[in-house]
Amino acid sequence: MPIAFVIGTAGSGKSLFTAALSEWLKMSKQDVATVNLDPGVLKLPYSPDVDVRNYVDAGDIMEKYGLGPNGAAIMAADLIADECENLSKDIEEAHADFVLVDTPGQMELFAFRASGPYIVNELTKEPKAILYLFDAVFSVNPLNYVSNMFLSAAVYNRFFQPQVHLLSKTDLLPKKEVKEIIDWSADPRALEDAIEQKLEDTKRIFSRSMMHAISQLGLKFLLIPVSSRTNEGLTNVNTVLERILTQGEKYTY
Ligand SMILES: Nc1nc2c(ncn2[C@@H]2O[C@H](COP(=O)(O)OP(=O)(O)OP(=O)(O)O)[C@@H](O)[C@H]2O)c(=O)[nH]1
Ligand SMILES: [Mg+2]
Repeated sequence: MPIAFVIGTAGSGKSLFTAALSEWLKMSKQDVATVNLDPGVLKLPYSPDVDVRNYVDAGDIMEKYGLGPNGAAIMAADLIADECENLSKDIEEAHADFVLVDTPGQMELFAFRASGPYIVNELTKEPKAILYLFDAVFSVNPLNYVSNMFLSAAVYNRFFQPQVHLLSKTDLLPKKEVKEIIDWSADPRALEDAIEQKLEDTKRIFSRSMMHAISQLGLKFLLIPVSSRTNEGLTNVNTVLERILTQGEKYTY
């Protein structure tokens, strides 16, 4: 069954998006299973069909090994890799047509350690996609927006899977500001204009150079605006996922 991994910086809306998209798919009579891969989460806005906490629990690790929250989170991230077979079996047994995976809160633990790419490769051999979340409130500043482009390019460089970029929490911004960010994602000149107008001195020079460096990679960052509160954009996400997962489209290029 095809699988999509929801990735983004801490608090970018991964868990609520997993809840909103899975609910929306169920209402559209689609058979979806949700997977929680965050071993440290205490409360989730959905009931996962498969839960990594059945195998690895960051709270238990803190107690057993006398670690602090960050040390336990790192150890837990590495231990998940050993549970790949169990998780894979649980996913198979869910018998869904599509699997949506909510990844650990701190993105670097999943994306930038060895275990994340291993899990993405080993969990299933079926078609895969990454859904990368840009937090709208954070991205309204062109400096942050460019930093997020950089992070999402780094994530792509780790997984090499089709990657779809979403602008999350759009209900928290005025429509005009959402449109502005979407324009930056579609047109590098619009982003360059914003960098010129809104940033000064070193920040302007650095952001411009970073933007050009990322553009040279040839990656597209076309953002789909979404809100997990109003369900805005979920139809578009579904259409793009269907194209990638059933027709093999390489959306990132
Ligand atoms: N208004 C609004 N708030 C949102 C939206 N998505 C998430 N939030 C809020 O943003 C906060 C973080 O959302 P989460 O879904 O927990 O984000 P996360 O990326 O899973 O967070 P961690 O796993 O802790 O890194 C919560 O308070 C959510 O209620 C959205 O679309 N609109
Ligand atoms: Mg979360």
